[in-house]
Amino acid sequence: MDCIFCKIVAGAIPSKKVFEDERLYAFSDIDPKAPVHILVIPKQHIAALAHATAGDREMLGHLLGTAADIAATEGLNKGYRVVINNGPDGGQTVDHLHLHLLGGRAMHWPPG
Ligand code: D5M
Repeated sequence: MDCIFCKIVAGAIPSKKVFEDERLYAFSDIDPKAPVHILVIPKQHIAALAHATAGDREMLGHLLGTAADIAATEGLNKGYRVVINNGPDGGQTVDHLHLHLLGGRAMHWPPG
C-alpha cells in the first residue's frame, strides 16, 4: 500500500479526523489554505475523479452531500468552497481522490 491517503484511512499515518462512515473518511488538511480546510475521501482507493467508474457514482453523490453536511457542522453558514483537483493540470498532488472543503474566509474567483 503505497498511497498516503490509504495509510491515513488505515490509521497507519495519523490524521485529525473530522468524520467517518463506512464509505468515507474526512480529516484536516496538513497545509490549510483557509481557516477550515478539510479533505473528504473515499475509503476505497480511486486514483482521481477521472478514474471513477459508473459503479462509483452513488459514492460520488454521497461524497458531495457529506461535504455539505460537514460544512454545516463546521458552522460555515456564510458559504464555503468545494474543490476536486484532477490530474497534473488540475493541481492534483496526491493520487487518491479527495474533495477539498474550504471555508472560514471569503474565496476569490477565478482560482489560480
Ligand atoms: O491536495 C492534496 C492535499 O493533501 C494538500 O492540500 C495537502 C494534503 N495532505 C498531504 N498529505 C497530508 C497528510 N498526511 N495529512 C493531511 N493532509 C495531507 P491536491 O488536490 O492533491 O493538491
